[in-house]
Amino acid sequence: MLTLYYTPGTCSIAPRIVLEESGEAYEAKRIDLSQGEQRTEAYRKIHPQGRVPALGLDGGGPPLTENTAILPYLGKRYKLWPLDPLTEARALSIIGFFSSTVHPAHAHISRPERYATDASYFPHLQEQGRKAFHGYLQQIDDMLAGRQWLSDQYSVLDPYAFTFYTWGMRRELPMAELKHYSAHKDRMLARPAVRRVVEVEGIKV
Ligand SMILES: N[C@@H](CCC(=O)N[C@@H](CS)C(=O)NCC(=O)O)C(=O)O
Repeated sequence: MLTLYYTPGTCSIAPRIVLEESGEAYEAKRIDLSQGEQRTEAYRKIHPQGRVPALGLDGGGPPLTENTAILPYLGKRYKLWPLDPLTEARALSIIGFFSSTVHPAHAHISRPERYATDASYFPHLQEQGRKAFHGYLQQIDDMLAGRQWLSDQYSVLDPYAFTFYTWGMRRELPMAELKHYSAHKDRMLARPAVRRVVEVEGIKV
């Protein structure tokens, strides 16, 4: 059985939704970030960088880390990933953008201590992060114009985009202005797997 190491409301929302979509039994192990559990020696054996998500594999071996690997792996396993090479490349491009650009912009708000040791810089870093994050959410809104899903059909990209929508809500950004993205969020919420994760993790959306 697969094991998902997760923390409610974090970027582990995306693989959790995919696992819920699959209908396959999996184990969900909660990691308490607020208590620093991610930095314990035991957890560093699962995820050397001390982050969630991590995916423990049914065939054994080191757990998979990084959404850029976990999501395509789950997507191929559950047919939520494009087969055509160019469509796949476009999906990888979006996952790369999400993981290396959108997520770190948000980390400037939630983890300013990663980017400066002098706490007097934190408000500035957080403000810049907030502006950048909002700008990237607007780009995701543009990407969704005239389409139901980010790829040619529902795929692992959509739960990843949904995760950032919930973070925009949490940061009280004007999400309702993002019409295509808000319609995407509504389509996501129409899916029972998504609603289960939202409910069990207490996500505000
Ligand atoms: N690039 C990683 C980012 C993982 C990440 O930063 N996760 C955050 C939660 S959203 C975390 O575990 N933070 C704990 C910490 O920074 O101590 C991925 O996409 O899997």
